[in-house]
Amino acid sequence: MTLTPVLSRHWAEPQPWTLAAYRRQEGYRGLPKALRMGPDEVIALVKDAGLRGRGGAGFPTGMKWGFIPQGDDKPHYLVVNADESEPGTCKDMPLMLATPHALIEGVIIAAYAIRASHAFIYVRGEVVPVLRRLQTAVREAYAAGFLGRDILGSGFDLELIVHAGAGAYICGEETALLDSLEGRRGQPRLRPPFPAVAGLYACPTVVNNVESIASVPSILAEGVEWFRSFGTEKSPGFTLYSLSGHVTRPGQYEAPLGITLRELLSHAGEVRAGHTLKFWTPGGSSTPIFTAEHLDVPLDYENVAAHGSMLGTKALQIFDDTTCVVRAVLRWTEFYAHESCGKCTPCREGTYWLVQLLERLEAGTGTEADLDTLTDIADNINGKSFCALGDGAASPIFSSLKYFRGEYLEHVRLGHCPFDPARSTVWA
Ligand code: L3W
Ligand code: SF4
Repeated sequence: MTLTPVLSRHWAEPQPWTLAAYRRQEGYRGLPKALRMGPDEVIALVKDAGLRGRGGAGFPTGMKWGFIPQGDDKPHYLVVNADESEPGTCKDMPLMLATPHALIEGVIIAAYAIRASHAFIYVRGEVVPVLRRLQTAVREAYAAGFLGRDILGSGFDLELIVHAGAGAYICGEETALLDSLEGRRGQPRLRPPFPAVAGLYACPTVVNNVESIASVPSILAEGVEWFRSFGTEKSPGFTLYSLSGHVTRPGQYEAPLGITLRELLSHAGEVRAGHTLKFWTPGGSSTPIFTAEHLDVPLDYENVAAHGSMLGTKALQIFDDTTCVVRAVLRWTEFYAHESCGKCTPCREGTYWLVQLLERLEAGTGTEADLDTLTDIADNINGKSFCALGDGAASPIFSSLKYFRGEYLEHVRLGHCPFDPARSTVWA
């Protein structure tokens, strides 16, 4: 399968982030079309296209928009989740840096469809270049009449606010994001009610990922048939896969849903020379790991799930034969323990204990019984935590034990890490 750059097709051009460049690239073509349609027609079109959320869950975008109540007297809000921070995920930041107007055009169309007059982009505050790029692009869009009062003479008004988060992974969870946006400490809320019913300031709110919203203008401009000509029946369209780790040319590769890792690696220069693929994540560290036996699994929502994982954010972290799987899982688990918001006990306490056990197992001072304790703790986090962060923390534990139990036991038997560069034959 070949690459199909749509979102990324102008990234390499000179200064593609300016309004002038975006218009030269035929940007802001979908918006006038949307404004000539009724809001419900726009929702129906996005439903027909079958666009699914690109932030991790793959929830149908048009269906989410359709949940916003009609004819109520509360304001509606659109919130873009630009808090990208799932380990390995690096697609929304490059997209906003290169073509911020694709996101802004998508925001205007989505806000029009759900009848919102205020929209927010919640972006990680540490990524200052992205923040500045967005702020500049929003100013340009206001000056050109794409934002503000009576957009393109349609009678539709929209204010767009770029909000900088303070750098917490949990603020990528949609309800924690909304609390943070309201000025509170970012911790998840109980769902239901889902944001579509009671979101920002308890009003109907759509929360969508950057890539999902940036995909909308092209659907309006090119049509449903065109969008469905990419991908599969149930996972239509193109998407950004982030390849990182032991790959010759890491980066963002845009391809139809359903491409395989084997095909993506052929575009990315394969696993680094002289080494073989050992394990990888299909959708970031929160998704169960895969091994070389999964190289030909089509990377769409259904096929990845059928093989016991999740497409997640399509962050393909590649690890070759020099990697200690116990060490990789330890590093991810340290991340989850650090980022746990502390609201619920299984995750707050469990991630701490997982780190303690993994540290000693990796150092070679653990016991075989520790593997059962590891599984027991992960069992007590998985499905028993308040939000998906807990399940995400448990997932690398289960999947690494499923595929690499022998490597954990090898640490116990040797009394040190078999991949320790000072002692290992792997590095010779
Ligand atoms: C109305 C219903 N709305 C579901 C909406 C819901 C949300 C969307 C998906 O987690 C996953 C997670 C991470 N009425 C609804 C409804 N909705 N039922 O649909 O909801 P859900 O619960 O399936 O997923 P989620 O809580 O949004 C997302 C995984 O993505 N992930 C991503 C992590 C990325 C970051 C980051 O970079 N910032 O955190 C990676 O795998 O583990 O499983 O909008 O409201 N009946
Ligand atoms: Fe917070 Fe973790 Fe509980 Fe989520 S699972 S609410 S991050 S403590």
